[in-house]
Amino acid sequence: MSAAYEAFAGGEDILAAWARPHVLQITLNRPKARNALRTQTLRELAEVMGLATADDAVRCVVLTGGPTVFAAGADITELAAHTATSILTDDRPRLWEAIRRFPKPMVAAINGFSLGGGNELAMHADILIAGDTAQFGQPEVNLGIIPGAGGTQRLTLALGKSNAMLLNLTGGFMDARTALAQGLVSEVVPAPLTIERAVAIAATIAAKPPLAVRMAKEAVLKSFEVGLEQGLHAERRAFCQLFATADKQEGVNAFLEKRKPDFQGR
Ligand code: CO8
Repeated sequence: MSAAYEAFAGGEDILAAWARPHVLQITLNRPKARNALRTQTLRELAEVMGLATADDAVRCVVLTGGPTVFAAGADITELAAHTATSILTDDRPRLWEAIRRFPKPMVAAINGFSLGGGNELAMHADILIAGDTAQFGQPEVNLGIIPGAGGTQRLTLALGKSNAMLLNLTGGFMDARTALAQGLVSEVVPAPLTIERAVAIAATIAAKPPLAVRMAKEAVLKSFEVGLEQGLHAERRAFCQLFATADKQEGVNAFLEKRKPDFQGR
């Protein structure tokens, strides 16, 4: 375990600890406020993701919350104090940007309510695993606002127009089975097994060559930002770059020599 994480494990709003070798588990830990994401929470998330980015020992992150609430959204108490001018200079967009730019794979394990900014945070993960009691929603409309951290965009990309409109315009919730059927999450498992399943997926990813994993993530995310022509170009460039890595040599040799590869991220 790296010293940085031992030191960080005592963060006020989140916990960070190794779940397996190379798999860092980040747990939202503000149960009294149902894991509402105050600025401090986002700051701690951005900080631990910065540390995880720099630490080669971290190859995959699992992000989770509590057993009945993943996260209840932005902290409404904090939001209440904002005016139209103060919200413009708010620090949170910068912190969300740091989370968005996290380059390593992130698997979300979601139990209970995933609402508002909490659901926007879940959608920053690359793979979403839901417990069968999970509920997803963008209830901002009930407060006279709309999502401010990608909820209208990422939800629409995941669910399509009609289903995204249903959540955004009614403020209603969607259960785990519906979220699976509509493509928001990859799997639904019995709630007590959600973290275990997410960690198992993360461990599988952590055993893969880190540079190839990183470039695969980047290339998939590119498809949300650019057209097919540019996306294919970006994929081709990353594909060619990976031929220069020691891990490509190791992966191919291991296959030909019928042994398990040992990837070093070089
Ligand atoms: N913010 C602050 N406090 C909260 C929040 C929240 N989002 N959610 C719950 N709490 C607090 C309650 O006020 C309560 O505090 P206290 O004990 O001091 O009275 C405590 O948590 C427990 O709450 P409940 O009694 O309501 O708990 P339940 O278990 O009965 O219900 C729910 C859990 C269903 C999650 C319920 O609390 C709820 O509906 N919460 C609000 C959900 C919501 O509306 N979320 C959207 C927030 S707005 C948003 O996310 C906008 C994002 C924009 C990003 C902008 C970036 C610049």
